[in-house]
Amino acid sequence: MTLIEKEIPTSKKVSTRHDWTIEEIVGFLEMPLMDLLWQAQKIHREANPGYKVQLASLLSVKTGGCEEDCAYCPQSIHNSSDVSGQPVLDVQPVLEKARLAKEAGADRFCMGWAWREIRDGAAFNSMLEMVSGVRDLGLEACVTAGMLTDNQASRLADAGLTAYNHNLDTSPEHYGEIITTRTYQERLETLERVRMHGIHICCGGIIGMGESISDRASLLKILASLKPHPESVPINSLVAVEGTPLEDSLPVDSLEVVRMVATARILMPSTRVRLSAGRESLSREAQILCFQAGADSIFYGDTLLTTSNPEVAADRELLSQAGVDITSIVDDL
Ligand code: SAM
Ligand code: DTB
Ligand code: SF4
Repeated sequence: MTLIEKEIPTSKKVSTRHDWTIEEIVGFLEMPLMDLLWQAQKIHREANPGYKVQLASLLSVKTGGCEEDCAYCPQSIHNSSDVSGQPVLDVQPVLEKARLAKEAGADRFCMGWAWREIRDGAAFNSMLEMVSGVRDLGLEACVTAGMLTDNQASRLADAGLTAYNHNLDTSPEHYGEIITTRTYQERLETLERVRMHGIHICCGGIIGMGESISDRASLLKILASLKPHPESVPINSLVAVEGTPLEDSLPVDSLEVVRMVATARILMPSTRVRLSAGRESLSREAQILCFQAGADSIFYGDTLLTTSNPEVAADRELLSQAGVDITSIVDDL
């Protein structure tokens, strides 16, 4: 891995490793659940005192019509689910949504573009305005928009971008079953480019796409080998959308999500582990187990990109029942 080594600007002082083996990681994923939860808890409490959960709001700025062939994605032109013809959002309506998200209690505002890669021009200039507008509201700003060039990463950094979301999605071994139009290596290079400009990386994956335990371990191994660890790792469960090749996938067992979260927490003690897509299929109790296992962020708001997410009121109740702190934890970079 050639990602630039840089200290995470944080007061968290827990020793971190980047050389976990597949055997060690499978060992965590398959450990008796009580033991796994205990280990994850101890590490989480030490690395992230105070039990805070960050609320991140998500908005799709450009929806559908994407050239990539990701088998899980409702926005790919290769899938009959593709929702094309939706207008691309302008700067002001996006900033208004960000303002409302902040009012509702979010700390971070994430914006998505269904692109294979960012191209220069009016749409990119609007993205830069959105980023600086979101930062001016006092929110963390995150963008997910596919691959980017060095120059684009530099301009996003100058606009104040806090984090760029670019997922590895699955293991390198299983990857070819899921995406053929972009390589694993290209994804790693995008992450490296983002980091070189001082932007935090948000990088994780999806479970429930027919992968083995060893594939999950392999994905986590690569994430934990990045130096420093990704500042945030979203753990998504597949939302099996009709019209995608994965529409008939079996639902993910909730305890598998708990295990994935706990293992991510053990491997990457100071990373923000975001319990992401698929929360609607998790009971209140399963989500609380995920918090206990070390999840310290959720997507907050009634929609993800194209699919639904638990309602804001239900989430506020959940967090209050779990007794976790949702006071603002904005990272100034
Ligand atoms: N086009 C950009 C890209 O792929 O980098 C950004 C948007 S893309 C929708 C962001 C991420 O959402 C994907 O990498 C994937 O991990 C997640 N995602 C998309 N569809 C999903 C689904 N049906 N279930 C779970 N996660 C999904
Ligand atoms: C991430 O890892 N999960 C979010 C965010 N990053 C962009 C997206 C989830 C999308 C779920 C399917 C949909 O709503 O289209
Ligand atoms: Fe496009 Fe991103 Fe969906 Fe893949 S995940 S089809 S790159 S929008």
